[in-house]
Amino acid sequence: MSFTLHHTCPDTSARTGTLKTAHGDIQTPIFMPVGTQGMVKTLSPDELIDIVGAEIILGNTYHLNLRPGLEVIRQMGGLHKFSTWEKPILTDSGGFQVWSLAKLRKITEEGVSFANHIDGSRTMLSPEASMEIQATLGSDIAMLFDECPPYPCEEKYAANSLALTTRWARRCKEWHQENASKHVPWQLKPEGANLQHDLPQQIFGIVQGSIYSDLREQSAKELVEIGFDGYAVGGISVGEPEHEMLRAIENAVPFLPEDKPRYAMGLGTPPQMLEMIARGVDMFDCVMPTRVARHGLAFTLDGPLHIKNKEFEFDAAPLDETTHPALQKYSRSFIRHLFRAKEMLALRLLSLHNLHFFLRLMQQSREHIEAGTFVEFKTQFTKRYLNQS
Ligand code: PRF
Repeated sequence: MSFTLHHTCPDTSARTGTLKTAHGDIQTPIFMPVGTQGMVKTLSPDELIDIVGAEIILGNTYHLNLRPGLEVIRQMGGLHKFSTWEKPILTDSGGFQVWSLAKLRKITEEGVSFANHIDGSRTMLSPEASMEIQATLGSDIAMLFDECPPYPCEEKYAANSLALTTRWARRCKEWHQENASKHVPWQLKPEGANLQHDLPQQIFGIVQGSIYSDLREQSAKELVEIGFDGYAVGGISVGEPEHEMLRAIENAVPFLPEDKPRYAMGLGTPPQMLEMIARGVDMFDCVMPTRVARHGLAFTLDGPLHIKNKEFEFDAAPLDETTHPALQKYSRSFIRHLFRAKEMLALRLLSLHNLHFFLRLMQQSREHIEAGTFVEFKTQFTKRYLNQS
């Protein structure tokens, strides 16, 4: 069993646990920084460990398959060796990126063909192709190849899309069971791979079904019957109102096994993550903290702060009282100056700060769940963050 539950909150569905992977243990709830191209933008693996406190990062099948291409990563010994990141990696399957980035998409039973966003040439991704790419990358956790329906979406479209995702889920699981170990570089060659546990690559299902509660229930039940190592909720944070996003989680979680990790894909704000933790979610990823960092937005306990604003011109305070000790010495005034002068250090400092803020929120959530004070923590944090105190 690679997932162990430790504590559950008496008042909500929040829980703490440890997810074991070949490259190490992850304490949940956890936030996974996104390294689309194999590493988190502007940061180094050492900084991610020493300052951010990251335990796992996310890589993308869609991007890495296009560039540098599978052959490079295969010959370099897999994504861990290639990037020098020796801790756990989760890879997304490419389904969502095809939907959000590619043009001239054509979805068939077989898979999706599309004009890629780099040179416009046609590429095909299918459940088998996605699983093979993820196995060759050698991620610790691979995601099934799904279709993420847009929002809004008619029930009929959502139902047909879900049926396809479920058929693809069976094909993913089948391919993975039969073939993954023949492609995962550290399973082929464990010596020198810095493995912490003798575990294979894991595969997570993705619950779809848009805003329709019966489809979410059906999706969760069908995936559980196929059997995966963990379960994600996809198709949320695609433009729907926040209450629909939370409802999608509420409609899926009761049908997922207690003893498997649950992952909400591609979100959210700090208060949203606390709401999701309260509903039993264990894992998150989002490009948002690093993307907005590169535009000058810093997270603080009092809500987001736009560092380029004039009000910080003479502000000697650090970004936030909770920032990492290595970042405390930089004043808001200096970081604002770096931003206005278009210095790269500005993007790096805010990326480090924001990710540290997100990882610290997860650590505090874990501590409060264990201490039985999670509800109080969530209420206080959210009140201050939304400037309601
Ligand atoms: N499916 C996959 N990746 C995703 C999503 C999804 O639905 C989302 C939706 N928020 C983000 N990333 N495979």
